[in-house]
Amino acid sequence: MKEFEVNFDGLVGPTHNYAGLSYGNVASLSNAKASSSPKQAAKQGLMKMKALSDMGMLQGVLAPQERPDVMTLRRLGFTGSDAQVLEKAAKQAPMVFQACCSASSMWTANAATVSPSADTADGKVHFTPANLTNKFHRSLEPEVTGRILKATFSNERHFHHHQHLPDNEHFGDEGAANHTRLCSNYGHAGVELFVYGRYAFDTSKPAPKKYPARQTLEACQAIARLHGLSEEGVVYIQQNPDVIDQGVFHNDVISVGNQNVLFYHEQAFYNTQASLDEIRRKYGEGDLHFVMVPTAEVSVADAVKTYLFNTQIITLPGGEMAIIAPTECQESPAVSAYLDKLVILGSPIKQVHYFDVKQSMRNGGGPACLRLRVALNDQEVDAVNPNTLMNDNLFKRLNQWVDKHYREELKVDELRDPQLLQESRDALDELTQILKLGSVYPFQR
Ligand code: SUG
Repeated sequence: MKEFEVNFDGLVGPTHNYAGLSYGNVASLSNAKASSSPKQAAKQGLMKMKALSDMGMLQGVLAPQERPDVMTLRRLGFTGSDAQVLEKAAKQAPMVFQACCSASSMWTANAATVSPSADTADGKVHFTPANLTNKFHRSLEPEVTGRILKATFSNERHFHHHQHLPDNEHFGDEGAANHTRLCSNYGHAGVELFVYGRYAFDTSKPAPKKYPARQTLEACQAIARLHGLSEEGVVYIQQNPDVIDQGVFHNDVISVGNQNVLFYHEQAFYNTQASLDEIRRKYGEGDLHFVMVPTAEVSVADAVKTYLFNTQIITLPGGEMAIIAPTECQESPAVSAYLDKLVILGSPIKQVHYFDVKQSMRNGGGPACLRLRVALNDQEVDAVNPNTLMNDNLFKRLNQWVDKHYREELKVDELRDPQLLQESRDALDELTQILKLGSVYPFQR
């Protein structure tokens, strides 16, 4: 049997915009109200997907969500035709309206937590959509995310889908952005690392003082239970509250893992040594590489600015590891010097590839935010909806689709345009046919 890690990247939706919705996310706040380019954003994402596919990686696509979210606006009391709902909401509650227009489902690292079949008690791949309770605009995602995941991984013999956790801050869950898996081989049982920002039920424990901790320990524990993970296969790690207060709103802004490599910043965790000891003990035999980046070489501020840790570490078909980094890392003298050094040091990471994902970066989403990792064996790969897997044809088809439906430029004020809603619905309707997803969107039901 062969095993793979398949990256499922989120397609950027037609309403990609900068609304400053994410308190605690430095890029989101600093680019608020700047004009965006949905077309460029979608194409930057597609280029990354295609490049990884050309490197010999299995690459999938996850569909974006319907925005503006008219159904939610109606739930909030705006009435009339769809155009009237948009108009009233934009006028009477502009911030609520903008939140209902965010294309944030593009960051599929926050779509769900996924446990591969090698780790779970019933031998199935388990998915739990993230409830994303901490930000209103993101809390609108889990239900449709669940439908898109089911349409992508529909075979019940291999895939088990859970409902998202209760929609409450006590069980705040941001999905794979706070979850990493270490293993000797994708098909072997691994150690799943769940990183949390705070304790929900014990407020005497350390927590950030300024910015919110979006993920709770209790949410992590619930997911490990739901997925049937063994105690020996899980390590819970508290994120350093001080770095959350410096803009590290998810663990994947300060640490990333792949197979036997954990790449992390010196200040990433609250109780680093105890956590590393537990990982080493549970990992068992075999080479395990802890690659720690010292503050003296890369400051937390530089990590947040360049997204050095929001890189993807991938294992190429030949066995060598490569790091997929945003061009912001290349542009920073300290970070590019570090990466130049990293590939000649003793770790398995031997290549660096830079990608321009600036449209996403301006909202705090780097290469790793744009993808959901799903480790699968060959039988499970065969059970995935084949229309969602990247190849030359799909790449061409999706580029044409973007050219047909996406705007070159979008300003926040234009979100109320009923024509944009129609354009988005037309685009998504066609997309569900391209990817053969069925009717996943409210407007199709
Ligand atoms: O949840 N930004 C997203 C970025 C998510 C990045 N994901 C990971 N690190 N895995 C967020 O803060 C900004 C939207 C706006 O301001 O318009 C936003 O939602």
